[in-house]
Amino acid sequence: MPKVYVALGANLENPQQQLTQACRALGQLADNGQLQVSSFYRSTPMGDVPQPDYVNAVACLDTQLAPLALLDALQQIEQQQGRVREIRWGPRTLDLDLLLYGDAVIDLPRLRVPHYGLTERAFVLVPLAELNPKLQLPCGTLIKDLIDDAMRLSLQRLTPA
Ligand code: A4P
Ligand code: MG
Repeated sequence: MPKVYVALGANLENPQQQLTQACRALGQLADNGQLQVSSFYRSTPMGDVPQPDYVNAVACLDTQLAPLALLDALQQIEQQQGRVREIRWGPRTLDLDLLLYGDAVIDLPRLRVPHYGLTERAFVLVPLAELNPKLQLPCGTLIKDLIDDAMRLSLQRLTPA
């Protein structure tokens, strides 16, 4: 059964609580009900849209859901938590991105895996490496080799609430 990694991000309406609630919902998609979750990290917003800081994390689960069924489930969780799609890269109550689906490489109009931003985003790479220091991309690159000191310094690790 594939191990999948999902990025969580929020910067509106109590972001830490949004992530905690999303983790409960993600746990229900896991085949064995087990979900591994990284620390939560505060990060400055990427992009040019003025908006509050984000709270980001990554979760890992085993699931029998096929990739598009999993994407549907992730989008349903976003909707349940009041996500309104307005501005690209704008503020949101919850964003769930499918980062990795086992070793699969997927290139569909609705779904690209590995997620296109994965290799450049500190708020994705650092929590991924925290969950699994040996994790590799399908091409064989080690996630931890993509992280530099500036990336680590750009994030503030939040203590569990
Ligand atoms: N889609 C394709 N591949 C995937 C995938 N692997 N996972 C499609 C999820 N969705 C995928 O996404 C747009 C469409 O991408 C979906 O309908 C899906 O079919 P969206 O969530 O509706 O739109 P978005 O999130 O506004 O756009 P995008 O490009 O996904 O934005 P990002 O890359 O998620 O960036 N700054 C900080 N510090 N932390 C953040 O988390 N996030 C964003 C959003 C901006 N700045 C940030 C953060
Ligand atoms: Mg997204």
